[in-house]
Amino acid sequence: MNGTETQPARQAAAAFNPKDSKLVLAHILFAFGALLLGGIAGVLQGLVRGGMIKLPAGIGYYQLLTAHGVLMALIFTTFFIIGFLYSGISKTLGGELLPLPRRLAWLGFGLMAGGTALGTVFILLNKASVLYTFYAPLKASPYFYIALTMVVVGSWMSGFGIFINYRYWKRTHKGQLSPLFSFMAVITMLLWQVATIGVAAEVLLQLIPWSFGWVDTVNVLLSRTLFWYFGHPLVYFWLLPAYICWYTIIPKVIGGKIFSDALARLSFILFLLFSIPVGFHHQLTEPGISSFWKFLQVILTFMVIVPSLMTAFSLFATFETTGREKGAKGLFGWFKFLPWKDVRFFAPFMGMLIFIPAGAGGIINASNQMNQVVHNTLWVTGHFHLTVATSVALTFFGITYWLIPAITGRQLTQRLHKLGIWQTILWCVGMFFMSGSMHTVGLLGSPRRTAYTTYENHPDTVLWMPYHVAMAIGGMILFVAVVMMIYNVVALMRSPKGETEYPIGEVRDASEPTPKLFERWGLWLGVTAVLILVAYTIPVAQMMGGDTPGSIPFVT
Ligand code: HAS
Ligand code: HEM
Ligand code: CU
Repeated sequence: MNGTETQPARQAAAAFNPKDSKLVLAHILFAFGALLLGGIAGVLQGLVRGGMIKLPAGIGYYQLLTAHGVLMALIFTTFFIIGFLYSGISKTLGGELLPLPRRLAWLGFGLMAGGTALGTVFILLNKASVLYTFYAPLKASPYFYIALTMVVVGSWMSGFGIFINYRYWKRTHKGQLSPLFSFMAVITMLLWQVATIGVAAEVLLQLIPWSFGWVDTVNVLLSRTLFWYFGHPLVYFWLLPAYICWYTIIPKVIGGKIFSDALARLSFILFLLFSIPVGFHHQLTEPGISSFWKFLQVILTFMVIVPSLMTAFSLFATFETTGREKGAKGLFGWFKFLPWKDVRFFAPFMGMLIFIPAGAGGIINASNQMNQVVHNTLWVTGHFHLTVATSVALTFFGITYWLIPAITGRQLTQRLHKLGIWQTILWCVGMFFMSGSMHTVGLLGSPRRTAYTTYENHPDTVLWMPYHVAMAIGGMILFVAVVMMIYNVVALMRSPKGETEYPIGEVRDASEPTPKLFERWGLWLGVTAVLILVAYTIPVAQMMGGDTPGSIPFVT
């Protein structure tokens, strides 16, 4: 029997468990708090780079950029993801969470919220202006690293909660295939747990002892390698929850079915296998890693593109088959049959559409020769404002429109649909200007992570300024869109009582068997470990060898 199609049908009308509702809501609202603060930092950065303002009160550009990167990329995402995953676990694994996972998730929430508060204080004190990648030898206060540790350990608690709930379901439903959502949630958190081992090692074994002054120097190359061992899978930790929405939620929203359960699961397994042993594609310009290991990891990077291409295929198939069932004719006739006025569809759809150029940009980055042109330029900043800050962010916004009313017992009114569609359009317009200029001026050589300087009036670089101004204008439009999103969240919390569906799709052809092999976790984790060992053992051993000099701290 296929769990995916029976569970939701049974629970379609059931109200959301109130205890779980509180838990999910706490995560989602915290995430939007971070989005607002991060958005303020973002627009200020744009204005600084556009030469339009100078930062007041001794605030440093790096300080601001750290706040923006941490609050947006680390806090907004992680809180939203954990809230969303828990909502789906509660929904698909029996209608409520088990008590232990719920407690673990609250413990995780407490640790992460405490860590966020502590970290933010140290950023505000200008004691942690090390950017969201906290590269050594830039040194922060040890308490900033401790704050990050709290966030990571908190997220582990939440991950364990999801595993426990899933295992219980499997034990009590012998021989059944788990609901697709829960399977995907487990992969997302497994990916996260394996990836965060790298950053935990970096922070606990290298950065904390070094920033307390217990050791004098730090092995920079090793620390950056441990960071990117984590940093690349981090971007898929953001992406996979958006894919969960695209695979399991969108088919229901458009009145269709999930194209293939097996294909969806296989793509997630491929993400688990190939997301991690690829960190060197962020270090292609770095001396100290031999070209063979870079080459190998670039090959693996091209492997991890495959599951995204599978996802694109599956989405087109869902759109087309649904459209044809509704009477669409011709090659692209199905396009007209998509529910354009439904924000639950429209916002994630714009995310998908933008993921096409965003992904193409990623493939450019990953190609060694072209990476030499774009590395450390604003091109890269443009790339991830399309991927995480648009494809992922718009999908998360799209989820919010039904998730908040579904868990609080309210209605998603026509007015909210309209507001949401306008918010989405505004975001896309702002991003067109901001990310478009970032990409272009990046190709002209303008560096990322650099405040405005008069150097930019030099004849060789004077071409940059018009793009920086366009970036600032895009940033201002985006800031309005952030404020509008916050308004929409408040409006969702106050909309009239009623019922909103938690939309989870059913599989098109339930008789198509999904291989049991897909839930052999020992096997997949084993292959993951082998790939990681192959990609990292020798280069890391070389880095730890005697002749890598350590670096003394550097504070901006
Ligand atoms: Fe990336 C740098 C390579 C995807 C995020 N990336 C970054 C950084 C971030 C980031 C944050 O190889 C900067 C880190 C820093 O601060 O230094 N990236 C890739 C590759 C992919 C990729 C190969 N990145 C992402 C995603 C991110 C993200 C996803 C966040 C969520 N990235 C790089 C590299 C660098 C890098 C280098 C280092 C650059 C440097 O030098 O510093 C791939 O995963 C992309 C595959 C995606 C596709 C697109 C599939 C399309 C789909 C949509 C279908 C649409 C439909 C709707 C169906 C192949 C699934 C259409 C409907 C119609 C009707 C038309
Ligand atoms: C960096 C603007 C939203 C993630 C930047 C930069 C600007 C900017 C101007 C700095 C460029 C530089 O000097 O290198 C904005 C604006 C936003 C916005 C105006 C919307 C109001 C987001 C969102 C995310 C995000 C939603 C992620 C979810 C990042 C990251 C960095 C960054 C990770 C890099 C920080 C670093 O290099 O250390 N943003 N952004 N941004 N942004 Fe955004
Ligand atoms: Cu990467």
